[in-house]
Amino acid sequence: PQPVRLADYRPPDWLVDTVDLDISLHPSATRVVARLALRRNPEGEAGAPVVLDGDGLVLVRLALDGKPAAGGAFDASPDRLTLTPSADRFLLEVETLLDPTANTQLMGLYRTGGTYCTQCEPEGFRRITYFPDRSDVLAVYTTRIEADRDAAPVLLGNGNLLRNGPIAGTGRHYAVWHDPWPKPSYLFALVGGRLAKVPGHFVTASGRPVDLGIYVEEGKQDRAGYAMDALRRSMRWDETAFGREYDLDVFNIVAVSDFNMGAMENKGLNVFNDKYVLASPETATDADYANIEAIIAHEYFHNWTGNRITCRDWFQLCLKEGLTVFRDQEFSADQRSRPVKRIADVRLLKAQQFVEDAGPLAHPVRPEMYREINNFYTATVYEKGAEVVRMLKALLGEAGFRAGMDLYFARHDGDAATIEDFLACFAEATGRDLAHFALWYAQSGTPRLDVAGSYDEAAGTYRLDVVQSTPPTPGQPTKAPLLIPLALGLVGPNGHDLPLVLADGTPVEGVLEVTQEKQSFVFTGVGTRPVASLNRGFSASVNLVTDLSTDDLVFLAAHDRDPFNRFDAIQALAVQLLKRGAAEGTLPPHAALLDAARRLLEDGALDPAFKAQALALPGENEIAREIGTQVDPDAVHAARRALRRALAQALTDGFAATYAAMDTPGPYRPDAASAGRRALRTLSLDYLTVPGTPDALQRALARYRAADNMTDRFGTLAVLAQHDSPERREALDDFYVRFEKDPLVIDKWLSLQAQIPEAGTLDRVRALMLLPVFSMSNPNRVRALVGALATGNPTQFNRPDGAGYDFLVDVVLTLDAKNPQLASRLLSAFKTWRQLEPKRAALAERALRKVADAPGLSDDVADIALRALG
Ligand code: B3K
Ligand code: ZN
Repeated sequence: PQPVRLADYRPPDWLVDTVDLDISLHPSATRVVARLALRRNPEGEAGAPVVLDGDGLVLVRLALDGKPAAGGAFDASPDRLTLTPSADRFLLEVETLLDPTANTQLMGLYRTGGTYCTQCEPEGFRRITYFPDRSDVLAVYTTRIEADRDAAPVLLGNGNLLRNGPIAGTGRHYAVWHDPWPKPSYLFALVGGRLAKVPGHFVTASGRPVDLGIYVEEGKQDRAGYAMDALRRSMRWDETAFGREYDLDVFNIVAVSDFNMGAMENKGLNVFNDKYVLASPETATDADYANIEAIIAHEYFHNWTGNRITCRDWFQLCLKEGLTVFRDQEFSADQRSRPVKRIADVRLLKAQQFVEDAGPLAHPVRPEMYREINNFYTATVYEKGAEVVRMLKALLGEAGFRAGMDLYFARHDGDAATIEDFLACFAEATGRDLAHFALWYAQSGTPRLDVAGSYDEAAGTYRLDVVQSTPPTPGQPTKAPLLIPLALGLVGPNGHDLPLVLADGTPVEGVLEVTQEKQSFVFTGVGTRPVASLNRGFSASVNLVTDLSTDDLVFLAAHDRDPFNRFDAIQALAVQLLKRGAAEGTLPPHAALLDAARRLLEDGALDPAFKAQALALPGENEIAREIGTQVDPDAVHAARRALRRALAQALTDGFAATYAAMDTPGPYRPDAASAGRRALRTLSLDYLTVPGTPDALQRALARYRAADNMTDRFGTLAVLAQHDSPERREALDDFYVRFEKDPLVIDKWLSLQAQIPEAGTLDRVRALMLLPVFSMSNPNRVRALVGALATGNPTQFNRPDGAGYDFLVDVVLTLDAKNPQLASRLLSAFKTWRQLEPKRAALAERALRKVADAPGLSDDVADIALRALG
């Protein structure tokens, strides 16, 4: 694939003012008539021809200003249509023929469970009709959809419904939708199918009534209630938190079973992976509820950050994604517990983005080159993109940030904008120069911040020496210092924060700005030796390396007023032990950690959800990343298992008491407080089951059987899955029989088994692939089973004999012909191969070469294979 570069951006030569589509749905022969009002862009290249994108299109007919185009007047291939019109404005009419049933890539118009649906971001619209398929061509769309009335009684499009009705004597019907807001083609959508509507209603702050609809498979209506509730809360929150109101008479969400990612923010018609819509107490866990709430909010928030203001080009993807993730994180923080949400977000950031940033697929939040844009919907663009917005807010403060956002909405509504446009609004609104800060968008890699503290008792001063460095990443051998907002406190012996005053008398409002490679900060008026609580709330997305002692960490875990750093202190203690344990083969002395853990567990004032996070050890992938090089996944696993045992043994009484205390009788409720109690209860059960005695296993099995909701049922199943035992077999069999007919629940069962850290797991996964509940053509099934093995089971994916790698390569090559996006996602599990010990690394490299050398690869898979090897 040819590289596309940010530096080569040119405005479009032609613009499209209106798009009129007439789409006649048919399973294998869907007819699309597109009427495009084209106009030469005065900012484009003078005299340039009209070049429209296509992807595998079958052209039937073409007319210019109503006259059939003669051969010679245009040049058409399945992937491009070129015209050289004499006028600077004309109406192009193009008819194409599509086969939605044969579309297994799930890009463009395809069918899922009999329903017609579309996915156009980023380059799917060109699989429907010829078009300047780029995000800076904004047009007003009117869409007439026609279909068989029985097969597709529901016809949905973007915007508002203009009219609909039967087509006499044909068994068919139609609907016409009009979207008054100019939009890029990637936000186009249509749905046609036999779907049930769950209705809702919302009145915006200024009084606009909005009809809400969530469309699900017939019979699943009772599982859409939570999504509807989350939608209404999101709409209200965007009004109060950002002053953003909804702008159409209708807002629809459609849940489909075959979808390449989580969901899609098409204007007025969000299309969702049903995994992120459907929930009932019996089928969804607390984590599912939280994800549904967050993703419903995320797609809704895109209406302003993404749709009303879109991206000039795909390099600016983080402009909408990073910002919208930040917004959905804030929403969830407001709806639930802010500290617990922050902890969960940082865990995800470290597990996914830090890992990506440390390997061969590292790239800037705003990349400068891509070969396949679908491979850039990454943790870096999304998660680090959100962290950059959060850092901006930390620098500017609440009011400055809001002023910048207000200006951004006011100035760029209707635009296809850039990161420069975005930052300029904050610079203007606050008077700050953000040139240095902007480097966060361009420089890849996770900065390392070394901080050493020293106390001078005689002078009453405390000095912090800060050194920042960023390791080299692909294409960026040397790095410049960043502007890092470092939130901190100096905690006195009584647990209270000391005032922060620099030597020159300047007070610090909790955030230091680190700007240079080496910098020292001296605080005065410090009467007793404090403990530095650094990077509070994870204010900066950095690898923090401190000189805090074990005692300091134990102190912070118990006393820091910043809950994130209480969590972080105990995790840091665990990471130190696990790193040494993995290197030395035995666990070093760990009384301090046990002590800190006991104090947290017994602290009656702490939120159970917080305790559940703090007492869960860092995952094996996280430990591997902390180790960094020469990783032996078996040694990591052994160290973690040993520490789990030690905690379980030392805290048996505490966990037993907690297990009893966290019982939550009464009907299931998905709120954060109840979810926290369940999480802590299951964590306690997990530790209590560590010894694996028959008594312990029977208790877990009894709990499994008695469960009246999926959180408890699946939680206890996951506890049992750690122990090769008759109880595990019984529970797994029972779960299958109970939920065989419910694919989303079966996904949990598949994932869990794929993550068992035992030598038999790969064979188990192969056997599970043969079950009728599994299908290689459904992305959720593939991700649940194969994806879980590749990314959630470090010892079995990285088997010393390389069988895990060979397995993944076989799946990727089989899938590639069908669904390249899914295949390349799976392949990116190899992103950590360079950190492995030499034997495994050599096997992984060989596996990647096999992929790279395979004939007929998609651009998606070829790009990942080459970059991973690069
Ligand atoms: N914008 C979509 C992602 C589209 C991915 C295309 N490969 C979902 C989201 O971020 O909201
Ligand atoms: Zn998004």
